[in-house]
Formats: sequence, structure tokens, C-alpha cells
Amino acid sequence: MGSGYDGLKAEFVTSSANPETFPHDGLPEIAFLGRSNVGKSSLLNALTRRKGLAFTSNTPGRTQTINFYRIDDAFYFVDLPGYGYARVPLPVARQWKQLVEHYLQQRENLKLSCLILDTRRGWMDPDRDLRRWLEHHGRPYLVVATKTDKLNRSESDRGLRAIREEGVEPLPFSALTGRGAREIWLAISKTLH
Ligand SMILES: Nc1nc2c(ncn2[C@@H]2O[C@H](COP(=O)(O)OP(=O)(O)OP(=O)(O)O)[C@@H](O)[C@H]2O)c(=O)[nH]1
Ligand SMILES: [Mg+2]
Repeated sequence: MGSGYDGLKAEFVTSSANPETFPHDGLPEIAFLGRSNVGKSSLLNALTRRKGLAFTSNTPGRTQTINFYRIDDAFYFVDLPGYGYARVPLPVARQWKQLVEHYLQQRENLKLSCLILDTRRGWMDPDRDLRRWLEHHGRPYLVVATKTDKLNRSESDRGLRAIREEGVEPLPFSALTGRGAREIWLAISKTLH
């Protein structure tokens, strides 16, 4: 799909609702996790500087499958469906849980999860559950506080402080301005090397 940012190659590989169709070339994976509509796909697009790579939308719960994007033929960005969208019918929610839990529990290639929070909202119960779950399963993660552009300086400081108060240092980010992309790349690179 061509190259762009610093010669970075980013290509959509597959959209999967079934572990049997996950890629099996063994490349390491970085997953993007968070509530529905929090900005997972936008983060992925901002990091690769490909606006239309991962599908973004105003309709929460748009991404229902696990989407794999191969970066530089070296690793995958994995866009996971969001949680906490109340209007998703129960069987769909169950299916989500099964699919995502399977991925997070079984996937050996998974090296790092980016747990994304909305800086305006901070930790919500499903985020806390997911964090506990990742810790319980010994999965490394980093916390990204997104949409900082929607807040002024003091509001965003307050939001970041509230996130920090629960014991993790968030990486502030904005898909709109690109704030924080460098720091997130740095954390990802450390994991991959
Ligand atoms: N202002 C601003 N808007 C953002 C930012 N990140 C995401 N958005 C907007 O928030 C909405 C949801 O973004 P997505 O990236 O589709 O969110 P998602 O987490 O992938 O959503 P699902 O796949 O439905 O779970 C879109 O309208 C984005 O344009 C950001 O940093 N700043
Ligand atoms: Mg999405």
C-alpha cells in the first residue's frame, strides 16, 4: 500500500472475527484497546500518518472485528473492537468478549497493549477491569490519554493528573495535533527491540 512517513510501510492485512484467520507469520503485535469511540483507530492512523488506514467513525462500536495492519513488514498494529457500548445487542457483546479475551489471553505474538483513555473522562469501570485483567495475565501495557486537543491546558493537566492518581503515568496524545506520537513510538520501539 505504498510508503509515506519516514518511509514507513503500513498495510491492511486482515479483518478477523475468528482466531483461525489471525495472521500466522509470527511477527510481534502491538494492540490498541479502549472503550468504543475513544480513538483507537485514530491513534493507529496518526502513528502511521495514514488518515484512512484504520476505519474511524462517529458511530460507536464501528470496529467489531480484529483488524491487523502490518508495519514495515516487521510487526503488526492490531485494532481491537471497543468495549462498553451499551447499544450493542447482548449476543454481540458476548461475541466481543470471547474474541477479545481469546486474543489477549492466547496470543503469543502480543508484545504490548496500548490502553486508551479519553483525557476528559479518565478511568471508567470497564477500563479498570481491563487493566486488572491485563495485569492478572502479565500483559505489558501502556496508557494513552487521548483527545487532549479538546481541553485547554489546565483541564488537560487535571485530566492527566486524575489518570496518574490511579498509579500509571499516561502518555498524553492528540490525533488532531499529533501531540505525543513521538513518545508513543518510542515506547513501542523499546518493546520491539
Ligand atoms: N478532537 C479529536 N477527535 C478525535 C481524536 N481521536 C479520535 N477522535 C474522533 O473520535 C471519533 C472516534 O474515533 P475512532 O478512532 O473511530 O475511535 P475508535 O476507538 O476506533 O472507535 P470504535 O472502533 O467504534 O470502537 C472520531 O470522530 C474521531 O475523529 C483526537 O485525538 N482528537
Ligand atoms: Mg475503531
